[in-house]
Amino acid sequence: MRRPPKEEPQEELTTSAPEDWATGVPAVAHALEYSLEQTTVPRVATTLLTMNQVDGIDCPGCAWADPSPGHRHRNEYCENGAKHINDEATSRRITADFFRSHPVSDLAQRSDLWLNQQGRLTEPMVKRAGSDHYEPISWHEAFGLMASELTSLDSPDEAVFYTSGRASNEAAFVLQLLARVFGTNNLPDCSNMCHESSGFALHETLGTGKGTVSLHDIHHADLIFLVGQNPGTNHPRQLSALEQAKLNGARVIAVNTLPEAGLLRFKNPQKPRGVVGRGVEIADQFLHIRSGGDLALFQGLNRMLLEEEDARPGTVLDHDFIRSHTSGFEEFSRHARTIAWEDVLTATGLTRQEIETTRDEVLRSKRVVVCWAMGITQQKHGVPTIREIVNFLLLRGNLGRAGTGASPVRGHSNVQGDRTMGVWEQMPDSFLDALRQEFGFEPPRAHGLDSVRAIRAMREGGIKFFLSLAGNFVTAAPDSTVTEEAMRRCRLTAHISTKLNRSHAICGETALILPTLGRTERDIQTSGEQFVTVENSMSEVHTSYGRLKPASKLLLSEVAILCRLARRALDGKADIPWNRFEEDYGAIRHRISHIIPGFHDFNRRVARPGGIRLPNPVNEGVFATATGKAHFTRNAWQMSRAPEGHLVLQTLRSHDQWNTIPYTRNDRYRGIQGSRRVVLVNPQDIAELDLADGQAVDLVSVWSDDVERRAGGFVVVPYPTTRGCAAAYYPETQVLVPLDSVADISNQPTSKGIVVRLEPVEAKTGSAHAAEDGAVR
Ligand SMILES: Nc1nc2c(c(=O)[nH]1)N[C@H]1C(S)=C(S)[C@@H](COP(=O)(O)OP(=O)(O)OC[C@H]3O[C@@H](n4cnc5c(=O)[nH]c(N)nc54)[C@H](O)[C@@H]3O)O[C@H]1N2
Ligand SMILES: Nc1nc2c(c(=O)[nH]1)N[C@H]1C(S)=C(S)[C@@H](COP(=O)(O)OP(=O)(O)OC[C@H]3O[C@@H](n4cnc5c(=O)[nH]c(N)nc54)[C@H](O)[C@@H]3O)O[C@H]1N2
Ligand code: SF4
Ligand SMILES: [Mo]
Repeated sequence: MRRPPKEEPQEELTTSAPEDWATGVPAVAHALEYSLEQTTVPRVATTLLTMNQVDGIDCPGCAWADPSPGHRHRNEYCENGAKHINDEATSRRITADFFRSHPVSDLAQRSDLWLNQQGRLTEPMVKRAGSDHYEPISWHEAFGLMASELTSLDSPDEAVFYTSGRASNEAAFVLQLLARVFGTNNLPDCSNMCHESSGFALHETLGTGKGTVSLHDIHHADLIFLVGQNPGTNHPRQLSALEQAKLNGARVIAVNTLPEAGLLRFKNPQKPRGVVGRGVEIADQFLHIRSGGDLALFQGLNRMLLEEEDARPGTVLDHDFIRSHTSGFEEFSRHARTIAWEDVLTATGLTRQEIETTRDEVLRSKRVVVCWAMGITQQKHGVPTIREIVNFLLLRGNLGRAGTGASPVRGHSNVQGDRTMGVWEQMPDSFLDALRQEFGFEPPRAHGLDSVRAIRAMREGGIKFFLSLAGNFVTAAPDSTVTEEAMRRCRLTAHISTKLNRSHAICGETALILPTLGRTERDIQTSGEQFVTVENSMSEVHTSYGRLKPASKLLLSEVAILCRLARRALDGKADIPWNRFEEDYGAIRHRISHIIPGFHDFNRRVARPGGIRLPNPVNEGVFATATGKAHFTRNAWQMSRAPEGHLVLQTLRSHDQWNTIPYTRNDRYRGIQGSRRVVLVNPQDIAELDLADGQAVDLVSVWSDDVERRAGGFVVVPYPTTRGCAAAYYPETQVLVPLDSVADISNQPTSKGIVVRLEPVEAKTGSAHAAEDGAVR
C-alpha cells in the first residue's frame, strides 16, 4: 500500500472548473514565478534569452522542433520550457552536510517533489554496503569501485546501463560504446516506456522508426489529427505551429479522453494579439473517445473511406500510390470491411455521425498529418493502433508529400537522438557491423534487456551492476514495489545525475551519486569549451552550448564520467581513444560520422545555424522495408471492458511537473490546486459507483495475479473525462501498473490502461492528505 510521504507540508485541495484555453499572460507569469523561486534574475535572464537560439542552450524540456534560424522569436520558449531550464539552473545546492542529516532511510520516505527541491548535487557521494548514509568519495575512488565491480561480474550481461532522453548525443554514443565493448546490449532507456510502440509500428509498416513530419509540413497541412496527446502542457510550442497551420487554413481534429485546455483554444504569448485577444480555436472537432478506443476509430474511419470509394470509384483512394508504393492492400481492405459498427461504437464511445463528420473532414483534405503521443503508445494495443493510423495515411497517399505524414511527438529533448546513437537493446546488425569496422572489436549480438525485462532480471538476482545516465528509473518504471525490491538486489547502483531523486534512495548495496553538468552549464575540457548535440522530434540535429557557471567545481560532464569509467573498467579491451573523446567532443562526432547514416561531415554540418535535418527515406519515396514497399496491415482487436464497478485509469502528467518530478501540487489548466492525490472521474460514474465529490478513496488495481496493488489517500474530483475512464497523476499511481501489463509487441508498460476500483475510505474526506496516518508512500 502506498500513501503520501509523511513529511510533506499539508496543503488543502481546491478545485475549479478546468480551463478551456492555454497560455497567454498567466503562463508567462507562472514561468517567471517558478524560475525566480529557483534562482537569480541574471541567471534566469541568461537561460531564457539564450534558450533555443542558434548558439544557445537547447531547451531541456520536450523534443518539439524550433522554427528555422531566420524565423525564431526573441523568446523562443514556452512557460514550461522556462520552468524546466530554471529547475536545472537553480541556485539551491545539496552538500555533504545535507546527507549527514538525511540518512538514506529518510530520503526513501520523501517524495520526488521534495528531493528535487533540495537543489543541485555538488560532489560525488557513496553509500557503502551496510551504511545508511551517503558520504563524500573522490572521483578516483568512485571510478575504482565501479571498475572493480564490473570486472568481477561472472558475465557482462550482469550489468545494465539505463539512459534517459535528456542525455546528449555525445554522451549517449559513449555510453553505448562502453556497454558494448564491455560485452552487453543491456541498454534499457526511457524510450522503452515512451514511444517504443511507435518505433515498432512505424518500422514494420514504413521501414523507419522515426516520424516523417517537419514543422513546414505542420504549417502546410489541411488537416491535423492530435491523438492521445496534451500539447498545451507537454509540447506547448506545438500550439504555435498549430496556430500557424490554422492561419493557413488547416482544420484540426483532437481525439482524447479529456477535453485538454490546449486542444480547445490557444492564446500565443509571443504575439501581442495573443495576450489581449481571444486566441485561436485549435480543434474544429473534438472526439471524446473511450480509453483504448483509437484502433477502432481509425479502423472505422478506414472502412468508411473504402465504402466511399465503392460509391464514387476513383475519387477517394490514391490508387497510384497504393499500387506503386504499398503492399497488403487487398488483405487489409477485406478485413476492414468485416468490422462490426456496433463494436466500433462501443469501443470508441462515439456516435456514427461523429465518425462520419471526421470522414468528411478527411475527404475535403489533400494533406493530412497525424500526431500522437502517450495516449496511444501506452495502451495494450498501441502497436496495432499506430499501424492502423499508417493504413489511414496510406489510403490517400498522405506520406512523403509536403503537408502530410506521421508524427509521433517525442517526449524528452534528446530521446530520439539517444536512439540514433545506438542506445537500444536491439540495435540492428548494420549498426553493430559499423561499430566493429570503426573500432575493431566484436560487439555482442544477442539482444539485451529493455526496461521491463531488466526489472525482471534484477528481481531474480541476475543483475549486479546498474548504471544510469540521467533519469529516475525507480520512479519512472512500473510496479513500484517490485521495481524497488529489484533495485535493492543489485550490488552496485550508480547514477549520473544533476538532481536528487528517488533512485538515489532506493538503491543497491553500494550506491554512487555521480553529479554532472547540466545542459545549461559551460563545459570546459582540455581542448577548450565544448558543445553537445541533440536531435528533436523532427530529426533535426543541432548544437547546445552551456552558458552558466557550473553548480560546483566538482562536477564532471557526462562524457567525462563515462570516458573515465571506460578507461578504468575496460583497459585494453579495445583500441578506443577515451582520453581524446573526453578532451574534445569533436573527436566523438568524428567517429559518429563514420558509423551512423546521415551524419557524414558531422562536425562541419552541425555547426551551421539550424544544424542538420536527417533524411527520412519515406520523404524520398523510399520504404526501407524488406519488400521496399509500405505495408498495409490487418489489425484484429478484442473488445476489452473494465468489469462492473471498475474504471480504466490513465496515469498522466500535470502542467507542473517534468516526468517523475512534480514542481508543485497544482495543475492549473485542469483546475486542481494543492494536491496531486486526486482521481478525475466522470460525474455520472461518480453517481453510479455511489461515490461523492471530494470523497477519500484508495485506488486498487486489478490484474491477473493475486498481488494487491493499492495507492492510498486519493480524493475523487468530478471531471469531464469519458465515461468509464478515470485519470490520476504519474508517478503517484505508478504502484498500480503491473510489471507484466505491457503493450503487445513493443513490451511498453500500459500506463494509460489500468483497470482499477475506487475503495471509499471511511469518514476521511476533503483533503488529499487527510488519509495520512504516518505510513510511507
Ligand atoms: N510539462 C511537461 N512536458 C512534458 C513532459 C512532462 O512531464 N511535463 N514529459 C515529456 C515526455 S517524456 C513525454 S513522453 C511527453 C508526453 O506527452 P503526452 O503524451 O501529451 O503526455 P500525458 O500527460 O501522458 O498525456 C497523454 C494524453 O493522452 C490522453 N489519453 C489517455 N488515454 C487515451 C486514449 O486511450 N485515447 C486517446 N485518444 N487519448 C488518450 C490523455 O487524456 C492525455 O491528454 O511530454 C513531454 N513533455
Ligand atoms: N505510470 C507512468 N509511468 C511512466 C509514464 C507515464 O505516463 N505513466 N511515462 C513514461 C515516460 S514517457 C518516460 S519518458 C519516463 C521518464 O523516465 P526518466 O527519463 O527516467 O525520468 P525523468 O523524470 O525525466 O528523470 C529526471 C531525473 O533526470 C536527471 N537529470 C535531469 N537532467 C539531467 C541531465 O542533464 N543530465 C543527467 N545526467 N541527469 C539529468 C535528474 O537527476 C532528474 O531527477 O517515465 C515513464 N513512466
Ligand atoms: S515546447 Fe518543449 S522544447 Fe519548446 S520551449 Fe516548451 S518545453 Fe522547451
Ligand atoms: Mo517520454
